[in-house]
Amino acid sequence: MLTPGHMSGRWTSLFCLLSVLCALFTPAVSVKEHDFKKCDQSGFCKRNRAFADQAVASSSWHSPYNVLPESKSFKDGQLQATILKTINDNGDTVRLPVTISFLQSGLARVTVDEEKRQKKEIELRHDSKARKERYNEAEQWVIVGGLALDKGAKVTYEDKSQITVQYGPTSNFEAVIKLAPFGIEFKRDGKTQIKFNDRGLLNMEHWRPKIEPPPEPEKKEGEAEQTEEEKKEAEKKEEERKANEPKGEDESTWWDESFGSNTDTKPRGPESVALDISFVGFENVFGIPSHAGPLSLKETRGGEGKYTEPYRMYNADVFEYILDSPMTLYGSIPFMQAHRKDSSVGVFWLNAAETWVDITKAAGSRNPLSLGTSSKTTTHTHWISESGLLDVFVFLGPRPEDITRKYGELTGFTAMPQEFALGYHQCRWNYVSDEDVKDVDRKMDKFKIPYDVIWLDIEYTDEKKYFTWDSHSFPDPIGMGKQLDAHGRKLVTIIDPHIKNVDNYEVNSELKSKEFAVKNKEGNIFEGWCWPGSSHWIDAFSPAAREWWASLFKYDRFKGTMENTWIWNDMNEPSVFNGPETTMPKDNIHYGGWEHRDVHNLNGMTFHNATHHAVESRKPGEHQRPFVLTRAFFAGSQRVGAMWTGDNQAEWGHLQASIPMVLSQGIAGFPFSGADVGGFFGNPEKELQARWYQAGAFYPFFRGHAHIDARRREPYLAGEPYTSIITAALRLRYSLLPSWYTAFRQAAVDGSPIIRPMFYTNPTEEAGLAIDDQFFVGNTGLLVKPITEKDKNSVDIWIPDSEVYYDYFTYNTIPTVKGHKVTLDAPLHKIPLLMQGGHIFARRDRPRRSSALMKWDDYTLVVTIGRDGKSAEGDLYVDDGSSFDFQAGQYIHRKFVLDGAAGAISSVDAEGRDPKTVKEGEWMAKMHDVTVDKIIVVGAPASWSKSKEVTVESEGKTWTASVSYTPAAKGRAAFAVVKKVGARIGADWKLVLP
Ligand code: NBV
Repeated sequence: MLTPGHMSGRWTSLFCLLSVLCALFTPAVSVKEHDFKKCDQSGFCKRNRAFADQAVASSSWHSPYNVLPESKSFKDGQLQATILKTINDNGDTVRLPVTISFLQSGLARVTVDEEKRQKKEIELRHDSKARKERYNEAEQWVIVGGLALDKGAKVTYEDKSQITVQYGPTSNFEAVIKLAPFGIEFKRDGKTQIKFNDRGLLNMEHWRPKIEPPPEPEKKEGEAEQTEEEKKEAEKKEEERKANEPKGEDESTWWDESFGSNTDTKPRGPESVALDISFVGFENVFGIPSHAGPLSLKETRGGEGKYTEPYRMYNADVFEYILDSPMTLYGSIPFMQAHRKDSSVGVFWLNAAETWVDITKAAGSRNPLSLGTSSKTTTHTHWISESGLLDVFVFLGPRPEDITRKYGELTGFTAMPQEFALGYHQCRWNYVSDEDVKDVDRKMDKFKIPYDVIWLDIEYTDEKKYFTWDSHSFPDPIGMGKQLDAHGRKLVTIIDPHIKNVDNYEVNSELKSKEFAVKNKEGNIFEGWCWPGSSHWIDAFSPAAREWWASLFKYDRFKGTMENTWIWNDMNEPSVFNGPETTMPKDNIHYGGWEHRDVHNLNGMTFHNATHHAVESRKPGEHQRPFVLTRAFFAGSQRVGAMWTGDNQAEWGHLQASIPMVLSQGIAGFPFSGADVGGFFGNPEKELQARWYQAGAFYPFFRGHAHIDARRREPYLAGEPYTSIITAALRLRYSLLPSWYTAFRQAAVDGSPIIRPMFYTNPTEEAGLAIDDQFFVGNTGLLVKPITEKDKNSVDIWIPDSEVYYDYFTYNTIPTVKGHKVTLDAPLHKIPLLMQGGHIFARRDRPRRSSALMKWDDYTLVVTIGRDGKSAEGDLYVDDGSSFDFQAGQYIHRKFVLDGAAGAISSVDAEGRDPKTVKEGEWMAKMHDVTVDKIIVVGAPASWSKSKEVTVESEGKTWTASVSYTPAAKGRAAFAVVKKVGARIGADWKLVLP
């Protein structure tokens, strides 16, 4: 059965003709919220919220978790102990080993497990094949470094109630570990930043056998009534049974749990992990993407303008998602950053199971006696995961960039993409034939609209059998690929994780015979429904399955693909049309015997990862950086490719929502992201389409996409003035590609977001901390605020500092005041884009059809003079844009500095490398012909007017270049243009005013 929500309107119409139930099957206009759980429909969330309510309401609440004093030991930067959890009024306990690791990076990691012996004793119900262990392999998928222990960490204080450990690169971090109840206070420079279990919400639901109530004794005919003694004995037993269960707990959700028509057998019963984490003195918290809501996360316990549901992370195919909601979406990153004027801190909750996060804010902290506690607002968070370990990393900052860097060291940095991937991607569901693709390609050329990639959605296949082509519509995929290649363009084809379950399909037969598919709870191959009808799902957790997957992508296997074919992974949450919440049953079994419940949020990443490696190894020696787009993701997915925000709608609200969503991705270490330009569902009005391209030109991932029922909307179809407006946005993107590429390089090296919100760039400006509709691009100083409302001809931009700001297009000096908004005219043809003074950024100004055709073009440098009237600085990173040679030093990284006092602009190696140490390969040698052609100095001081020439010195030679100076007039800043500079981009040079 196809779910009606997923049927295209065309199919629906056909269906409706056949059915009087037409109305029932017409796709709804908004998400079917009831298809997805609310907290009180998710047993463990409901239980933990109730637990929290009970704790918070009671003044005498005692968290039942106490460290066994004699169990603790501290060695080589690691504290180990056993926590005893009191589980009933009899004082019975379970043992929970806790490890607190202090890492060289300055991070602390807290891991709590359940003692193995306990777990072994538990019999799994339903004869489940699930493994009897709390899932402890998330680390293997997510963590790539930064785990070295800080041997210098030391216990500085210890008594019966607490231990203090001093740690961190400059020993200014402290963890105060309280023993009874267990809790931790993390301090920096003596000030409390983060607290664990301060509100007593720590909850590890220990594994327990299901104790069925004793069966009513069957009374046989003629049998005597139970004697008084027998009755008493039975009552005693029942009392004992009850005493063994904690009081007041709602047991109704402990075992089998149903939602809709699906029942989760939960063979291990209740096993959630939960903890309250308080950010002391922090009013703003960010992160935990992906949600369609503001960047600064909202409170979730009701009240005006607040959510009533916790933020949920349970990767799901959410059909037509709603805005301003904590509902889960396609991917999850359980990383949260808290920021205030003088501090940035964060936590990473390493757990791949379904997770909910409640957020509340309160003045001051719960315990006014806590040392160093600020009286300011504190953000309380309550993290709740269904299963697995409690495993949390703590980041103590202090600056936003410290957090992003450390998070990247831990989970990996953005993979440096090929340059084409930063160009424009033209997609729709579907380009219907190879002729259609070639026609779009030709028309883009005819209208001189640059683009790099055209995409094929599921209809290119033979009946949704991936790795095949519909031979009728795509008789000549290689011919199509070659036409694209003529202009350096690429093709992306979709490959989903569901494999059509039919006999005559080799991929399916192999998947089954090799046992590489996910299994159901009985241990048989799981079968569900998706686009192809009955399907199986590859289990990318299995190394052998991944190896097999890679074999499917070889050019001689996936015929019709070639070196310019790349891949799109959709539906990898995974989407299962007839599954609970449109995904896989939680009691399904993966490689290693882990339940799907334990690994759900990792699933998409394992598939994305498998495809990435498959594409990387298509042909020995091919040596190209893979491009694979994913819809589902988790922490670490940034190492593998790009993501997009899923099925949005052609509505202004969705354009608006896309900006905080993409900014949030950057904060959570996965900045290569974008939203479907134009909106996936529906038909955007022309104004919306144009505005969306203007915004999309500033998404790190820039792709136009449309649903199968949406009208065709390639940019050239928009008509005037829209086609020209869209073309201008695209050309702007292309001219700035050198700067985008440089921003990607920085993300790849230190985790900096590619587009940056105000709290990140101006962390001390409190008024800007929650602003999420404007951003800077890399460190170019380009500040953009896309228009996201209909009929808007102006925009108010908030100015974060006292720098000078120029209009990007007119060079007008904008009359700004730090901390205030300035109104900028923005008629339809205009993108509100400012240049902050003090920067130098690179462009390539010659409009061309694709990024590949710009590869050898000369550069333009734009210098924006800062407030001091004389200085500016910037950098440019260039490599061959496709291979891995940059890893062997085959790249150019220049630092440009304007020294106004000396009247000179210079270019030096940004990393201080000695050029002689790099043996130039083919690309570097060819770059000898690429020069700085033009330098535009915006806000040029009068000294630039004195001469018609400047002197250029480079590589032992000196020559002159012409300069023209235009004085300031009517609000426009003075500017100078130096033409035909002629210095090699890769060489040191100096340009001097005579
Ligand atoms: O493959 C079809 C679509 C795709 O175009 C879209 O981008 C994905 O997010 N896909 C979802 C499947 C179903 C859409 C209703």
